[in-house]
Amino acid sequence: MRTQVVIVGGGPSGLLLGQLLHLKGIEAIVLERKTRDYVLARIRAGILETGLVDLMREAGVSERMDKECFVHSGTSISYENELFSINFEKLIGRNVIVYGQTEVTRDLYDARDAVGAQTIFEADGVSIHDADTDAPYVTYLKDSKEHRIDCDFVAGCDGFHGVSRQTIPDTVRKEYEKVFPFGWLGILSETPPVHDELIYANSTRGFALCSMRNENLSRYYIQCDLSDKAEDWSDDAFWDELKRRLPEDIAEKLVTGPSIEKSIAPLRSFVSEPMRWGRLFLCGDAAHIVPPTGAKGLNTAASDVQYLYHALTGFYLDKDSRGLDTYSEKALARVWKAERFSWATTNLLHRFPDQSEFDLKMQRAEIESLHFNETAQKWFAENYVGLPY
Ligand code: RFL
Ligand code: PHB
Repeated sequence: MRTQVVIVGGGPSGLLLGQLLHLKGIEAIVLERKTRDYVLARIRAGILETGLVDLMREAGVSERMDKECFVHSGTSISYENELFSINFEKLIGRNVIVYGQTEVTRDLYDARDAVGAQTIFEADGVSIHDADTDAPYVTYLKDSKEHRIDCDFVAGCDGFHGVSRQTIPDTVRKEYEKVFPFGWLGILSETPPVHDELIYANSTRGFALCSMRNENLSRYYIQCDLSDKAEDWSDDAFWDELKRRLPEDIAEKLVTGPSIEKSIAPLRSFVSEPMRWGRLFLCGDAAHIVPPTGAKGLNTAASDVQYLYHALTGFYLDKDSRGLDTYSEKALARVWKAERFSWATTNLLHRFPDQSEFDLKMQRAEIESLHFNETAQKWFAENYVGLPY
């Protein structure tokens, strides 16, 4: 088999890139290790920056998103019994939308089906060969048979645990990592959201986040120990703990119900440089991870996709390889800014095991500056809604 671009990974990065390329007449095959149902059962991001929204529109997959999303013109932060809002629209004239990653992925799969683009699910043992030559190829096992696809380029969109990053030799690749000493326990429940904005809560008992998917679907998170197991947390214990981390008037309004999903995610900052090796280009979580506090993971994946899409269309349509040559540098410049914001918001809002009283005072002073200082609010707003591509 031969195609122009092999995309390893059928998550949001791979699917969005595939759809954008398809519309420019560039052929791509997506290889996904899992089944479609498995990919669509993962509950992840909820906040989309305008950059991603614009790409979904450009890819022709925004119809349902435009109809069903919630526009959020600000976000709320709480500490003890204080609750304040950072109004993006007033501060910088911009906003974000709430539309789940699951829905983004579903819309992209539907669009792939509609145009007859090829996605190979349950592709095992994907291996990338000769990426440092002009004739790369990818092999994989499907139904116990080995297959080979020759191509011009490989897009490594296979997430943090994928094979693409590992294909880059150790001598070329440098990894930067910070593992946080806690996780997030998240639940999804068919209950109305407690507030019209998201609430990021700093409390003496640890961080909590009140998010949502629609008017009858809420997503809540609490900071938990890394040794905790989701199955050991009953719904009642979760609701109880969440309430104790929110301002009293918010906790009183919280509508609880059975969870329909419950899982723990560890928190990590990670960047692998460079994001290109020969004809292999990394995109999204394959190259970088952020703790979810700044809502930057999917959105940073989208900016990679935008740079790579333009680089590949430049190559195929204008015979110009400058975009490919500058891809890694350009993508990483934005990645590090997202890393910084995610790291800073994580430090601001969580309790750390080794925090001294001095550290706590500093955290409090920083939250108060966000509460009362417009310059600090503007910095937060600009980063939260997304820095320009
Ligand atoms: P994904 O989504 O991990 O998709 C990679 C795909 O590749 C497949 N794969 C392979 N396929 C073939 N061969 C192999 N060897 C393969 N190995 C893996 C996988 O099965 C998968 O389908 O990466 P992608 O596309 O780069 O997308 C990244 C986003 O998923 C991620 O950054 C976000 O979910 C992060 N994130 C958030 N991001 C935001 O922008 N806003 C948010 O509000 C937000 N909230 C979150 C989050 C992530 C969370 N967790 C669970 C880590 C909240 C949470 C709790
Ligand atoms: C979510 O709704 O899942 C969500 C929202 C904002 C974040 C992280 C996760 O910062």
